[in-house]
Amino acid sequence: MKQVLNGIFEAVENQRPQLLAVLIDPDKFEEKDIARFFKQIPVITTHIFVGGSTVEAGKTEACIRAIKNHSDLPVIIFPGDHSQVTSEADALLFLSLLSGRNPEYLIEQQVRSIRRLRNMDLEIIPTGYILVDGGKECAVQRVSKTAPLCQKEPEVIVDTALAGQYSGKRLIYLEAGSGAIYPVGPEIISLVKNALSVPLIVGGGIRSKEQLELAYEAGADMVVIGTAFENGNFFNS
Ligand code: 1GP
Repeated sequence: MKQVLNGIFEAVENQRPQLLAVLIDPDKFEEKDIARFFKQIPVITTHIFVGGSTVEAGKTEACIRAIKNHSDLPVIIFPGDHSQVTSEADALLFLSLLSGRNPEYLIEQQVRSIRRLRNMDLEIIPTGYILVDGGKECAVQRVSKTAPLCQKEPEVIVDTALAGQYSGKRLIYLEAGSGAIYPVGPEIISLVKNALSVPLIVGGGIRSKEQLELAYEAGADMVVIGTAFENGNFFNS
């Protein structure tokens, strides 16, 4: 059943719960650690994202199968490229990197995913993906060979997000990059949120409850956290 996006829209319309996605990179994932991993993530977690900039073949499937044995949370693929598409998940963020001007990540990877996708019963969620500067070069930047948008130019970020919405994206994702030195600022989140009528996802560099709360207060509908849980130090920061 295609219900992941509906669930997100319902939560946003009812203004709760605020959504928290924990990101698991299959390349760093060890099945033996999964029980411990699920014990340390917050009870408010609503979704599991699975993906990485580059992932070895077969690892995404194995990772999702292991997650499904431990949790009933919806699993959403957050792919670095078309090879990470698998029917083991509940849904796929069908990403276009709107902040960049590299056709490979605007349309080429998407076209290459179709032969497998059209034979899968996987919920597909058109998502505008916007990389903003998080203070250091991140994997998305390196792999996509595109520059992030500057946080000092919020109007460009807002225009990019709206261009995504007007092109039919159902979600907009503001990304400061995994392990960012600083996350997307609250002013940017709030400007983008006020302009959009589709849900807003924010991720990259969020390591503490304070930063999480700040992102929610600014208007993020869903926050994505990866590194802080990988390192097991979210509650200590
Ligand atoms: C998801 O890439 C982020 O948008 C995850 O970032 O690893 O810094 O939490 P962190």
